[in-house]
Amino acid sequence: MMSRFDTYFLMKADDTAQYVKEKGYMRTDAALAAKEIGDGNLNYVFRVADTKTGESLIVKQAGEALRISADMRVSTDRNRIESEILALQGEYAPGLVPQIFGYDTVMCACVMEDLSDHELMRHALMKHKMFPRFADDITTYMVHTLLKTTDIAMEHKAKKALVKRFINPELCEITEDLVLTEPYNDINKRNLVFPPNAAFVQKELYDDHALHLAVAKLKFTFMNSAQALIHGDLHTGSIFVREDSTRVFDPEFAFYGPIGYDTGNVIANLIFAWDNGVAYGAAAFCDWVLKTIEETIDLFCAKFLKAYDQCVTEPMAKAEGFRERYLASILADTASYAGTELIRRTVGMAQVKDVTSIAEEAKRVYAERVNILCAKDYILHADKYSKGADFVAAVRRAADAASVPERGGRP
Ligand code: SR1
Ligand code: MG
Repeated sequence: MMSRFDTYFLMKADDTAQYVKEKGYMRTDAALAAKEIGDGNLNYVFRVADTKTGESLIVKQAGEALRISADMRVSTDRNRIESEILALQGEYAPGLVPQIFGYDTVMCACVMEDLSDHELMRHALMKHKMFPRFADDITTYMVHTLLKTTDIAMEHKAKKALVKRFINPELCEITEDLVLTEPYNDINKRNLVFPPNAAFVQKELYDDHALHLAVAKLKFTFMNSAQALIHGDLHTGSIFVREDSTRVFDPEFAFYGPIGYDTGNVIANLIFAWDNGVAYGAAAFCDWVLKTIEETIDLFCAKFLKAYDQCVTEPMAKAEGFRERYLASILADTASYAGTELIRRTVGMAQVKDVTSIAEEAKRVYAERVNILCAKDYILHADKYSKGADFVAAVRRAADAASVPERGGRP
């Protein structure tokens, strides 16, 4: 039987209600209400609920043009990558990702578990809510999804088959441009520099050649280090939280890349939450964020070393001392990519509301300078970061340095 869903088109909310019935996800006599709830940069996300039973699910569809810019077009295959990865990650890290019910290659849409009883972590953090189990959950997720997809643990041909299956050139190109190039030269004239910080950005980012050299190396590591199947965009807008639950979603940027790209993104996005807490005087929240940064690094290391011993299959990776060296290089990458995320969200095209919503000009100026100074410390001294306290100390150093009048001036 012919169906209007046999040919791709961009769905509106009402279309998704019909879609879930026709595809058998909901009963045909269900009284459905559908609403677009997405606020990401790329896709359309709809919540479809049965008003009688309360049953609900999410339909996520990839548009041919990106939401953030009609000029940017990226293959709708990203939705397949996301669905397949979530299914895989559900096996590696059960209970820490949403359940996928199905993926449709024609409509480029996936249907998944509704997590409306959770809150988007970025939104919750902007209300200065605290999540005591976050560090534990996110480190379990990262250790299991990352370490278990490396050559440490996987048979090497099986691993290479995953590298091939999850090759993701178009989404990687976005990262290569927006994260690892443009923030240092505005080569595509898309940066969004807060005008009161223009001179600071010129000096600290555009004119710093030592920084350019370090980031050039990081760009090549990002493009050439097929270390693990990474999420690729692990910021707090890709995480749902509830007091007793953490779920990581939206892995459409996933590919085989450096582990430190994921771990670094988590650290940087916690710092954005801290920026917001400082601007609005939320002292207890800021202390919790710094404690969470420290715990995230330290728990990651402890769980990583333990899991390494349990899942190592590669004989040479059992050589004495290799495990520690491998982890040390992940920590250096973590510091480096936390740095590139801090910088790109501060001056690049895709920014974060934690910082852009800071209403008072002087406070936003200060927050941005803290981000940039902390980022440079992370990138230029990446080898010095071996434990959680080191990452927190850099935030404190940057906060002090940004208080010096010629570097910023405390609000
Ligand atoms: C053009 S997409 C901009 C950003 O949104 C995504 O969430 C990624 O972070 C990307 O860099
Ligand atoms: Mg996203």
